[in-house]
Formats: sequence, C-alpha cells, structure tokens
Amino acid sequence: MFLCDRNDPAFDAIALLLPPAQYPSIFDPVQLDAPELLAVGDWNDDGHLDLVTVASEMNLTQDLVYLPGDGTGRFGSLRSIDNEPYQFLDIAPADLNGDGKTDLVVSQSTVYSVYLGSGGGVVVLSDYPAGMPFADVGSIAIGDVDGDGQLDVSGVDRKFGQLSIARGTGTGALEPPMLCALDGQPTDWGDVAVGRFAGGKGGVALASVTNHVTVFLRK
Ligand SMILES: [Ca+2]
Ligand SMILES: [Ca+2]
Ligand SMILES: [Ca+2]
Repeated sequence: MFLCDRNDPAFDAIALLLPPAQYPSIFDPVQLDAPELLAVGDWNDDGHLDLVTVASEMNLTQDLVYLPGDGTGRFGSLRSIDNEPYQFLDIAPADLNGDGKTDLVVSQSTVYSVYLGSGGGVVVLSDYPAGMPFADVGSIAIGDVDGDGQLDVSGVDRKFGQLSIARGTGTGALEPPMLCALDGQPTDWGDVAVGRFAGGKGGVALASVTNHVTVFLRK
C-alpha cells in the first residue's frame, strides 16, 4: 500500500494535478458505454490534443470516437470516427505517412485497421492482415522496429502465440506481417511496447501475464 504524506515535498508533484473533470460515456442520440481504450493525438488537425476511445453500442457494434480538446484541458462532445460490427482490441495513434496529420492503427483480431487522418476528423480506412488467418491480435505498439525510418506496427497474436510485425511503407500502407514464434502459452501474452533498447536499434518488448517479459532486439 502507498500512503501519501501531504507534508512530504514529493506530494507537491502529485498535487499539481487538478481535480478531474468528468466527460460522459453515455450520451444521446445513440447510447454508447464501456469505453475501454484510450489514445491521445490531434485528430481533427486543430493543433490541440484530442482523446480517442472506443465505445460499444448495446454489445452489437463499436464506435471509434474522439473527444476534441480545446487546448485548455477541456473536451467537446464525442464525435464518431467509425462504427464497426467487430471488436476493437487496441488503438495507437501515429503519423504513419509523415504528412503531419494524426493517423490511427486499430487491432481488430485478424486485421490492422489503419485510419489515415486527412484533417478535420476525416479518415481514409484500409485493412491489412495482422497475422495468420483466424489470428487474434490484441495489443499493438507503433515504432520503427527494422530501422528503415518508417513506423511499423507490432502486435501480439494470442491465438497462435506469435509476435506480428507489419512493416510500414511510409505511405500509411503496411506490408504483410512477419511472424515470430513466442515461448509459452499463446494466451499468456498481454501488452507490447516498442523502443530503442540497444544502441539505438529498435526492439519489441512483450509482457507475459504469467511471470516474465520477453524482449526481441533487432540484429
Ligand atoms: Ca485536436
Ligand atoms: Ca498522417
Ligand atoms: Ca520500419
């Protein structure tokens, strides 16, 4: 247990956070609830950070939505990006094609859905295979794993126990994924992160929900 001592100078760092504001997860005209995923990026190209989330609609479809930030820490009404009958498992913002506009990558079990931002919240959607047929790719991370200067998408296939890396082409398109077998049970794998772990070379870290972390380093 962590106890916070208000007389401790370290508390000042925590006290910098203002009381939270609440934003609705249920709203009209369509009732949406259970936002499970969050990402940050300037989605409507106005220079202010927005929050992107996913909300389910009566357990039938899911809406990919965003709360437009006004630059003061406040957010406007939810706006829809896309509505799908499938399950969004993770979302990650990045500028995949280098045009300065925020793009989103969403893992939908068998595909990586790429939403290329074109300003004002308008998107161009393309789907790319996330792994083997009938894969179940959950968590994703975006970073340049192969060192070619273009962002790649890394994901964890929980059905076949594989690391799935789809190399980015720099245009927003993804190449067919490279698959690396993982030790352990397929269902063990949780989150994934990408970083330069060794001498500036890209690598992928994977967390097992049982007892360990595995790190892949680029040769
Ligand atoms: Ca914005
Ligand atoms: Ca972009
Ligand atoms: Ca790359």
